[in-house]
Amino acid sequence: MNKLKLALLGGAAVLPVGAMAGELNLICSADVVICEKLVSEFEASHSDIDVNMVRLSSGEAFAKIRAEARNPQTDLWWGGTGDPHLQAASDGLSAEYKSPMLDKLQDWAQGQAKVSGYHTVGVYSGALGWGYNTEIFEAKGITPPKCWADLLDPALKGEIQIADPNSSGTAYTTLATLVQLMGEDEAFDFLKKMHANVSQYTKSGSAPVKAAARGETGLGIVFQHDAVAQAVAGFPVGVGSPCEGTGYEIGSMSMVEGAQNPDEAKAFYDWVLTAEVQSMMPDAGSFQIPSNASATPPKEAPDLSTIKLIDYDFAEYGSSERRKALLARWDAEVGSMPIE
Ligand code: S7P
Repeated sequence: MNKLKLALLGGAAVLPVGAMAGELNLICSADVVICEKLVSEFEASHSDIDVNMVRLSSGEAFAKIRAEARNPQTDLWWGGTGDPHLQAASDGLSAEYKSPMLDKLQDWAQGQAKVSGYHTVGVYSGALGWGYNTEIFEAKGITPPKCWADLLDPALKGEIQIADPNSSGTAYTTLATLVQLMGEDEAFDFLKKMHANVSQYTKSGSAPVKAAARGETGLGIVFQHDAVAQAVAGFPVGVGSPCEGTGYEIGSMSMVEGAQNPDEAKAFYDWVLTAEVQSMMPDAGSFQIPSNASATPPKEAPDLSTIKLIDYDFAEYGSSERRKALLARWDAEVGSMPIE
């Protein structure tokens, strides 16, 4: 809460002349710890702006912004996978903004801005994979999977968690990755077979590896940096990078079209793209690759140059038609199957 708001407490409903408290309604789609850190650092450096933050998974954030389209309650959406940000851009839900920070960003982050007509921008990047509990695997004598194909091993029955791609950007990235690697029919065939090993489809994308870290399941399909975060926190977690190749995210940020507080949104937007702010991410257990070319990448971050990455088609899989169609097919063919 900022100083001006504090002054209003206790019924003193008079502001100092000329002073107006600004407000920013922010949706944050990364891990809640980094969301809270960003809010507290921003409020400390912008004492005239009060931030109301809600943490939502990427798909949920997109659904909220779409539902509010006629009367936007959100000003800015920071973080979460790029595909739903691109869908928001193509559906006219986000505003065009060319930050003065744009030319300080990595090519992939500027590319995300260009492809969306400057309605979104890259804030970090990271590759998909999985994290597994090394103690559970050892105790049960299970060989850690090296490839997507290994996830069909019957020894993994009941050991896999992955999120629901409707709510989770991580799980949508997985779905889109498998479609790009295998072809659509083959990817759905794979997901239906893997379903036999799945114990739960969670709402949030990183929940599966948090469960694996605590011994509640053997393996979670997540971004590799989310598995690293659990290992750095001291849990017995190994990180898997699929041998066939894997997809990656360009975590993104978008200003909402018709936002009630555009100046405050721009202040956060420009601030959060600075090297100084992006270099703080590891302090909050966040190990993605930052988009500002001068920010210091976390030393624990998986090295993207050593990971077999696919040429992820962000324009195609972030398009409204493709995302809607893939999610509808997942609901009909995978999400509707009973968990045994
Ligand atoms: O903060 C870690 C992270 O993996 O969370 C984001 C993720 O999309 C949010 O979770 P959902 O899968 O639930 O949408 C990623 O962008 C980010 O790297």
